[in-house]
Amino acid sequence: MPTEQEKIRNFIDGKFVEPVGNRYLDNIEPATGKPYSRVADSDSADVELAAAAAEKAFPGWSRAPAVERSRILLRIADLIERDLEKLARAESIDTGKPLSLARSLDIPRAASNFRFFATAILHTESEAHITDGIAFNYTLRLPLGVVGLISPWNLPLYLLTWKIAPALACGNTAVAKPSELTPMTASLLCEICREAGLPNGVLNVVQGTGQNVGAAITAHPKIVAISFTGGTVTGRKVAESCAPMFKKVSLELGGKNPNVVFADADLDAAIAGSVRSSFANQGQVCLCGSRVFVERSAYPEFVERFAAAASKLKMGDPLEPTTEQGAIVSSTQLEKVKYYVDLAKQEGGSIALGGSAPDPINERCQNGYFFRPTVITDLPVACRVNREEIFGPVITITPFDSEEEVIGYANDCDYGLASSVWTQNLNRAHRVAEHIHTGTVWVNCWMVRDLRVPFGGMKQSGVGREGGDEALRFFTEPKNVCIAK
Ligand code: TXE
Repeated sequence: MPTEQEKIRNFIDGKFVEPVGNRYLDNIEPATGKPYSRVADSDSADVELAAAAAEKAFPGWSRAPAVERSRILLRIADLIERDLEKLARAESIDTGKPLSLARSLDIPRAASNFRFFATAILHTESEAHITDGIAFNYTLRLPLGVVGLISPWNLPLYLLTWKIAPALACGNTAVAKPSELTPMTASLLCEICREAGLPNGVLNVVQGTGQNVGAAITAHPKIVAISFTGGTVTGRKVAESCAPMFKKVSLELGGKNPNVVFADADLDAAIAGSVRSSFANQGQVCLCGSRVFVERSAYPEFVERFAAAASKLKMGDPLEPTTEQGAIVSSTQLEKVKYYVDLAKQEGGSIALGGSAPDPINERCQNGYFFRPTVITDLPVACRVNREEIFGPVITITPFDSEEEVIGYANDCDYGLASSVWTQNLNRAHRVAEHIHTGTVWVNCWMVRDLRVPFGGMKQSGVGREGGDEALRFFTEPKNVCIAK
């Protein structure tokens, strides 16, 4: 692992290079609150170099046979799997998430992202249409050119590779920017890409802030499409920057996801599943079910058993193998969590569990950003804590009396990313799934992901879909050729 002197530099045209301005930011380890490395504080001059390298690499990469692109991307997947331990440890140190979670979720999914799209491009179909015997039409799906890929801090390698893999598989070249809070695994991925034989300039990673690098990527005239994942506020800025240049934009944004438990649910499964969907990654997953609604007859039992189960989650040093709850990603995010817990008390909420930082974890983590899993009850359904995204280990539980009422509660929200429904009534499951306004509805489960399905949000949770054919469509341009008979 890098020492404090270690610099996380940019990766441009196949080489690790210093930022043009030679400025660096401290890269803080959330578990200790101390810098453990430094990350390039790049700006538009670095984005210019990266865009030029990507533009130079585009003709060769886009004309390479799909089977050649596939071979290299499959090799990247193999090398990610080979380096699982190193990448998982880096991810845990960078984000504060438990090492066990990085090892079981983040890194394996990064390899799957490459494997999935490396094989998907070998089986694409193209359309043809005969026009009444007078013409023959066929559709070409062509790569876009240089694309911009911007990702957040919560699942750094998982979400960045969810963009890099389809973008490159389709023959594009890329300028990518991970969050300045979690730069390490993107840098390690660049080493892997070089070892796998990815041609210089196909993938370029520019490290730094959203203001200095992200905004330069979205504004760059050579970068013709943007795939962004992050907060809704930032997503709006990205869309505003791209609109005047008519760039293709995919936005995966925030969520305030309903988790609906009917009295006829398998309560054991609903409670176990709801503890996971509430507190996985310290609640820092956009898909987390942060608004739990329970049918009134099951409410007292659910609250008591849910709080008891959540209280057993082992909070600790993220690097300890048995830790289930790690650190919040930054002091800023920790203050945001504390703010919303205080607001909940002002709005009339009761703290059924947690509500504060834990006792010091150990000597190493005494200055880390930790907060206990928190359950709040007795809040009005439409209060701010039930409407605004907290993005931390804080959930609310509210009773309901009818299916119609709870669908109204679930949909009374600016977001529409994902939801869970727990019931053993099949007709009700289909009915509720159809009427809840979210891009994904899980029934009697959470975070079960098939990479072929469209993934994304409605309303202020985003524009467009990622995954499967949707991603292949986003990263290509259809062209219709019509030949007269
Ligand atoms: O987002 P930010 P964060 C959401 C999650 C929460 C937020 C947390 O729900 O709302 O993201 O992630 C860069 N132009 N999702 O705080 O601040 C910034 O440097 C261009 C939803 O990281 O939006 C970082 O790399 N880029 C998601 C990235 O944008 C800019 C899954 C995201 O930063 C920029 C994960 C600018 N002006 C988190 N300003 C989903 N729906 O799947 C910042 N950035």
